[in-house]
Amino acid sequence: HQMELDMREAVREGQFILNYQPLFSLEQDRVMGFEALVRWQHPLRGIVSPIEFIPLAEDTGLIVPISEWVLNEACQHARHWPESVRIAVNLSPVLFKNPGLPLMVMQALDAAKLAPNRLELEVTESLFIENVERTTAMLNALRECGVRIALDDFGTGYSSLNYLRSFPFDKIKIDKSFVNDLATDSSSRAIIGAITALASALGMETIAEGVEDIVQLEALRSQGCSNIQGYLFSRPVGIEHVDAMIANMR
Ligand code: G
Ligand code: G
Ligand code: MN
Ligand code: NA
Repeated sequence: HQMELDMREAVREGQFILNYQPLFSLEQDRVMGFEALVRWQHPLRGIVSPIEFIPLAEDTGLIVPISEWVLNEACQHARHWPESVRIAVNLSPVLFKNPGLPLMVMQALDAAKLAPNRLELEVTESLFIENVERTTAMLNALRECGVRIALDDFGTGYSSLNYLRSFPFDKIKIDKSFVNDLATDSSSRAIIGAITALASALGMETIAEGVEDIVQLEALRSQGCSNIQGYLFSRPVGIEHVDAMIANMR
């Protein structure tokens, strides 16, 4: 229908843009990287959120060319950043059905001459619902390219702790629903403390998402979680603001 036709045109005409949200280390007191978040600049509707168009992109297969564009654009931006600053890109589980995924990632890195360890791929727990073996094989193939793999929205999926055994993620991103009620809910606090301890024992980093105020930040700090992402530090912003933030780091 119309939305699908519009999206095909958007791919052809390059109507997508990336916003970036900083990933901040409390311990090192610095920006460790930026997460790329795609938006569609629709000629009539204005800015369309990925929540609205990614599902249709996944159903129509357009997620492949869109993701290819996102990967390339993000790597091209990141090549100008200091080496200590990473770029994080979200990968739809649908891409894992495509055997060409590792090649797509390598080509984006090559074209930007970006070191693979500067790229962090964010995947969600839902990846493991379907086919654990195929998923693990693909994650290993990606890891062999030298990129980092982060488990996004941790704690909201179905599968329990099994997939932490199936694959050694570099990082766990604690879902913002746990951060939301940190101040008032002692269970959320305990869960975050336990996730942080578990991750540390497995040699994985943690970052808490959706950190909006200082009370949450202090609660996270006291639970041993020292990486944060959220409106408290910065909303997702355009590339021009990223350059300014990086300039302030030097
Ligand atoms: O900040 P924001 O509203 O952009 O993100 C909404 C959702 O869209 C998040 O779950 C985020 O992971 C997802 N998202 C944002 N950019 C991308 C992208 O490039 N690819 C995929 N697959 N998902 C994305
Ligand atoms: O990829 P992921 O699903 O984690 O995408 C992160 C989503 O969370 C994006 O939609 C982003 O805009 C949103 N987000 C980032 N920081 C905050 C925050 O502090 N509060 C809330 N409510 N949402 C946030
Ligand atoms: Mn993400
Ligand atoms: Na998330």
